[in-house]
Amino acid sequence: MHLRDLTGPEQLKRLTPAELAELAAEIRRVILETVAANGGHLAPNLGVVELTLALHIVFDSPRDKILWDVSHQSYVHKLLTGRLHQFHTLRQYGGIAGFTDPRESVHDHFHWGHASTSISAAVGMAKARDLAGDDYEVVAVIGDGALTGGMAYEGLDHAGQDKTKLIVVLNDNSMSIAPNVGGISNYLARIRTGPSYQRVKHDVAEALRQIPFVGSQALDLVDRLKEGVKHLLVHNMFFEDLGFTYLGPVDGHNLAALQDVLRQARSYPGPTVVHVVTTKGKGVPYAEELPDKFHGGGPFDVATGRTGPGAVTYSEVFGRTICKLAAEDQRVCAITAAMPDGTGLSRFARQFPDRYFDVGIAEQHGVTFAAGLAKGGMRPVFAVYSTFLQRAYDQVIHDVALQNLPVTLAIDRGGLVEDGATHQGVFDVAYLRAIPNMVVMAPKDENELQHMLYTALCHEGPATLRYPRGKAQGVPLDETLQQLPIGRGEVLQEGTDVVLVGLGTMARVCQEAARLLAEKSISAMVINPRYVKPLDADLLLAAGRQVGAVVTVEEACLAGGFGSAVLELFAAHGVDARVTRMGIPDEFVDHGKPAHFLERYGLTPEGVAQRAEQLLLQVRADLSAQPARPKRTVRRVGAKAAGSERP
Ligand SMILES: Cc1ncc(C[n+]2csc(CCOP(=O)(O)OP(=O)(O)O)c2C)c(N)n1
Repeated sequence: MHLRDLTGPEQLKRLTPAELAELAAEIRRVILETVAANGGHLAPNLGVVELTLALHIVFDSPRDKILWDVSHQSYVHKLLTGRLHQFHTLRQYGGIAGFTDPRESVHDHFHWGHASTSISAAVGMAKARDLAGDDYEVVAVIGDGALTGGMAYEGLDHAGQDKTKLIVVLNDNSMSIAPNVGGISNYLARIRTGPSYQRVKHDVAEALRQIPFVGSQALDLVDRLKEGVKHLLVHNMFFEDLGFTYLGPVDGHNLAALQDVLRQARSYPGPTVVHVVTTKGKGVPYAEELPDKFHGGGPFDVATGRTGPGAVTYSEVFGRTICKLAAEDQRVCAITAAMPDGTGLSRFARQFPDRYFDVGIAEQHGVTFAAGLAKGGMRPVFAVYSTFLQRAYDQVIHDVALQNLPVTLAIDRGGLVEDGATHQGVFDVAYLRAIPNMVVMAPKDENELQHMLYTALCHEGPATLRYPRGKAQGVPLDETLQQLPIGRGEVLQEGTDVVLVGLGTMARVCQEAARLLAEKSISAMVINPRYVKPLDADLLLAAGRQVGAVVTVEEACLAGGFGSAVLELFAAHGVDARVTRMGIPDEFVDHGKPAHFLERYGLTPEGVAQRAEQLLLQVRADLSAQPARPKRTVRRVGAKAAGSERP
């Protein structure tokens, strides 16, 4: 049987072991070739080929619900559920998503990409099933990396006590993106290498059966003895103590063993954990050897796994700068939530192992841990992707900002990314600027990034800097770091017809737009605001008053964003300028090249220039209609009334 002949997962149940082995090899080939061409998650998917086949053989998807935690490892599932023919469009705009997405298939139940959520969702679905009197199975597949996230334990805690029937499949490959960390990871390693739990349980029961006892008290004693010996032999039965039946560990590449254990789990009435041991990157030597490099990323050469030479990225400049600062200041610490490479902290980890902390996929803990470090006199920098910081919003407010602690949040992947709605870093500007005490910065290029990091570390309170994914601008880097006065922007270019205010990398886009406008004899002033909070009120108010037409540009959501801050400032000070805000509208942004979406939202030099021209047309229309414009007066009165609202 070839993959192309598979019309649905139900056919798998009729295949022989030899046919299934052939299919597994073909799946690995298709995934390797597609990911090499399009980028994506290679090693996680190669590791779950047999597990996914076994799940679809034992369970009846979509009636039974299989929930993939993070869902970056759902490619095999996609191939088995009718998406082979579109699979070559993986991660491209309009193509197959890199994560599960209910819009794509009835076999996908959630559109998600953040870790550690599957158990909670599974408990909810299982409960809904019970309330509706239904009897389908609910299976959460979660990696050992995702199991470092606190929410996984909240789900386990609830399910263990509630006794609702559900199956948690723990896909244990001892890797998060990088080698997994933490006590639970060590605990799983002990189970993996220790005597099989099932064997011990069976052997103990057999041994005790040989001892002649009479009466119920004696049977009771046998049970207690069994528990005691089991605990002695199998270190600390964490899952069973929580109320789960634990099955495993089982070889995650042995299809027959996997089917057996999953059938066993299916037959149990309560919550079950099935511990499956897999090899990340299985079947492709370079991916097995470097599972972290091949966890996820851009295209590569199929034969060798080699990638092309990479340009300098913002993350790398951040990584080098924090090393420089840590060498000069013993208080500087760095924290990552399981992303040492992605955030550029690998060099720091090697150079300053004592001051480097990988806390696992635990953003909430990471933020409050940073608060603790700061309280103890350190200068922690938590490097985290914008989208994952969303997890720790309360910790940022409650544990850092309210305490006014000198914690720096280095927010990577601020802006659009290829991975889609789950990963877009577009909410940070809006959610951070609402927080008292918080300084919010966005560098226009990598040189400014290094000065901003230095500024944040010199600041006696919480500070954030957000910068985009990928290639930096290629500007020279100053040798000496300087503090950028807090709340002060810079004028990149003077002009008299329109003001273009570009946040972060949009400053460059505005400079280009100004050049295009100059070709049409329109004189544009360009401002790099540097700070979202505090805003450079003097500069922006003066520009708004003098020029009267302002375009704000940000690679972030419009609702509550930087442009909104400018509008609030103008309203509070009665500045009667025409303002056009450009940014991400009120919608989730799908997967595809960021350039595609930047174009769509007009966040390009041409787009900004066009909007500026439209704005000028409106201003001219306003001016010609001025005598009959009572609205302007009303607005000014309104603004005065709001004068107490301090920006
Ligand atoms: C909240 C959150 N933080 C960080 C990430 C980035 N991330 C994606 S997959 C992954 C590792 C997951 O490891 P594991 O669950 O063991 O799956 P594996 O890839 O090893 O199969 C990380 C850290 C994420 N998706 N969500």
